[in-house]
Amino acid sequence: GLPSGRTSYRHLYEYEYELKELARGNPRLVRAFTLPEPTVEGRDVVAVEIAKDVDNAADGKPVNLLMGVHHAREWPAGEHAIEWAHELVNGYHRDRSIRSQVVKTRNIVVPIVNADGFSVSREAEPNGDFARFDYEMKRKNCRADDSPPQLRTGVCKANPGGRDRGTDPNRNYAGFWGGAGAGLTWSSETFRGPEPFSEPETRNIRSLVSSRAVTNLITLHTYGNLVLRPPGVAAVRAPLEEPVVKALGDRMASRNGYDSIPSWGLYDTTGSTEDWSYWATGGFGFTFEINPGGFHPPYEDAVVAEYVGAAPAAGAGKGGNRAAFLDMLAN
Ligand code: 0X9
Ligand code: ZN
Repeated sequence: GLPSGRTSYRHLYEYEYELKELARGNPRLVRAFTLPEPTVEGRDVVAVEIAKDVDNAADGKPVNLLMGVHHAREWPAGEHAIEWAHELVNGYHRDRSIRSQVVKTRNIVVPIVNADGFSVSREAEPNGDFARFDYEMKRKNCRADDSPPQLRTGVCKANPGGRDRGTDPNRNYAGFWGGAGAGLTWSSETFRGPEPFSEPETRNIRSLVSSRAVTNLITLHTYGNLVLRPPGVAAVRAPLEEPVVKALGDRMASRNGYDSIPSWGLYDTTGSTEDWSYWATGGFGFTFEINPGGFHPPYEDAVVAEYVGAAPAAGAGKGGNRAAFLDMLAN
């Protein structure tokens, strides 16, 4: 089973509560904190940092960052991130090898970057007043200020006909912003936003990554069983491909059984998380696409098997993401 023993998808309030409880129960090891900006609907974005003597942030150790749910409907991304936090805390107390890795590193986990979007998707009632695809399959954040009147409904949902209110947080970072693979209009599912870092979600991550000298980040998405590395756009691939980034991606992929490819090999994107962070800060950055298929398949497959790596389900990773995340600590 999972480090937390969980058997079903968490709600947003459960993420917050659990992160704070983890800190309360382990005050020298875990610090819970809220990222600087609330979301457009006023929600907090909660994170934890896990390190020996966690409050001594200037100890110069490598800083790893694991993030989930830039995209609202990609629930397993949040689950794998929070399970990793539990894994490190449990391991610190009970497992010599995990403990020795935790002692050497600092580890930040932000399970739900897009708290507004996730809340809409997770709280959707499939058989209630709201059609499934209007809410449950939402992707973007809840920005509406500059959108055309027909999208300024006051309700943050994925509108019928595929129109989803908001900006795509994974097109809003400054790296190659506004180029190929990003939508220019509010109705696009990959809308880049009015300008780079126009959104609280991306500004929160910018401020975290810039202030903390993050050595390596992984941003979790669903789906495809892929370890993606920058660059995200074919037009710039040749001069910017780095053997060391490929080597790190390949090594993590050898642990979870995913395919390791450059992200432009999936399709062009600009303004994505690691296409900003890698060139802006020099820290390594990867996208994991969890699960062979589906944005939030049944928990047992998408979270338990895919994290632990125990189930021989078709497409499930060899070692599970647990093993790949552990590999990041060994860098
Ligand atoms: O399109 C995306 O943002 C990601 N796929 S998803 O189905 N989760 O929406 C892939 C992004 C890959 N590109 C980069 N990471 N640059
Ligand atoms: Zn995604």
